[in-house]
Amino acid sequence: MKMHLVGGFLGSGKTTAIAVACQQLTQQGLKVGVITNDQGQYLVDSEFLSAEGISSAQVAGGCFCCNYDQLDEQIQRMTAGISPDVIFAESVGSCTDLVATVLKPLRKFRQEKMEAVTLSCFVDARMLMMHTNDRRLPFSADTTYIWEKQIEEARLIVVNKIDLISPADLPAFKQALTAKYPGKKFLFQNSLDEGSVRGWLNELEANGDSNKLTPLDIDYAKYGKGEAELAWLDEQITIKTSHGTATKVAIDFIEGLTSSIKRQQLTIGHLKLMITSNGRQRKISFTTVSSPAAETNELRTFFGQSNEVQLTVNARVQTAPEVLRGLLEVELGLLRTVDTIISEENIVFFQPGFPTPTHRILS
Ligand SMILES: Nc1nc2c(ncn2[C@@H]2O[C@H](COP(=O)(O)OP(=O)(O)O)[C@@H](O)[C@H]2O)c(=O)[nH]1
Ligand SMILES: [Mg+2]
Repeated sequence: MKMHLVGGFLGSGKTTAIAVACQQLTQQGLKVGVITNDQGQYLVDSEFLSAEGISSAQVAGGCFCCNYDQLDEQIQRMTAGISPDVIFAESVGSCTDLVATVLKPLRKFRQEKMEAVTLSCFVDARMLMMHTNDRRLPFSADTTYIWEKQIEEARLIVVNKIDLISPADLPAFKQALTAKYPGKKFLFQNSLDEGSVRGWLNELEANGDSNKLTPLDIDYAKYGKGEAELAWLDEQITIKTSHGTATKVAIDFIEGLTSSIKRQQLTIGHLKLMITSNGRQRKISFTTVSSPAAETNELRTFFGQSNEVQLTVNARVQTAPEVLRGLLEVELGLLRTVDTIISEENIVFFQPGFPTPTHRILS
């Protein structure tokens, strides 16, 4: 069995690429599974993968490194269940130091069952270009430190969303990357394109093995602070109306929330929603650099009129958790009327706790 560990910041495109890769491997007759990871419990990514017909399990309530035994348990379960040829493990987007805390422990404790363990780091091409152009990223210094450390520890860097970079800027960008990061392998990828994702799979197959990676030299105080500067909010919302307007209310909520985050000048790590209505499901994402309008317009046509919509919300935004919760409450409050019943369940909002890995193998 091969294990592909997929790291990289919130919203960089990990789940999208994994889903496309799984479809391709399945078509080749291989059995694949995905283990998702998050600090929260009700995960849009897990719902998304199930909707795509992909076997998935989750390590929830904390990152792989701090819940290593849960990761190991999920690998065992998956092995006993579907006996996969390949497992993708997607780590939480605010996590780093994966070589010492996940890869090395996997090699040490599960060596006999793994043909290969690989590590890829996904990065949003637009943010990487800002970085190579010496522009500040829209995160605090400590959160930016995590983003930088994720790139530092991997050899294989998937420069994702390359379709969103102007072709005219590409040569200089590639040159700047080679100069800034000697020794790394860069893949320029559009994860919405099957052929492009095939290139990543080929690279994992041929050169992905991670046994030469060295553990990071990392300041945990800075790392912990960077994580704690992000607020996490998860909840499930049900909107019920009687005149077919539930889709409209859901879209008004999403647009209201994104505008309000923008007005407050808060940086989004990743705001993901799974929308379910009329027996159909759709994931919608807003990331650090994204343009929401086009996406919400498309939802109207996709869902049509309906009297009930369910939303799973996973918001990771740079602010205090209470502030994020306050924004959601205000937006939902504005939409409640005698005909529009909005209920909320499984609400959690918090800052990630200080990272305390189960294992940290530095040799
Ligand atoms: N244009 C473009 N969008 C992408 C690409 N990869 C992912 N996305 C979008 O980026 C958003 C975040 O993707 P997701 O896979 O959930 O990110 P994750 O947080 O790293 O798992 C989604 O809206 C995706 O559709 C890409 O290569 N090109
Ligand atoms: Mg994801």
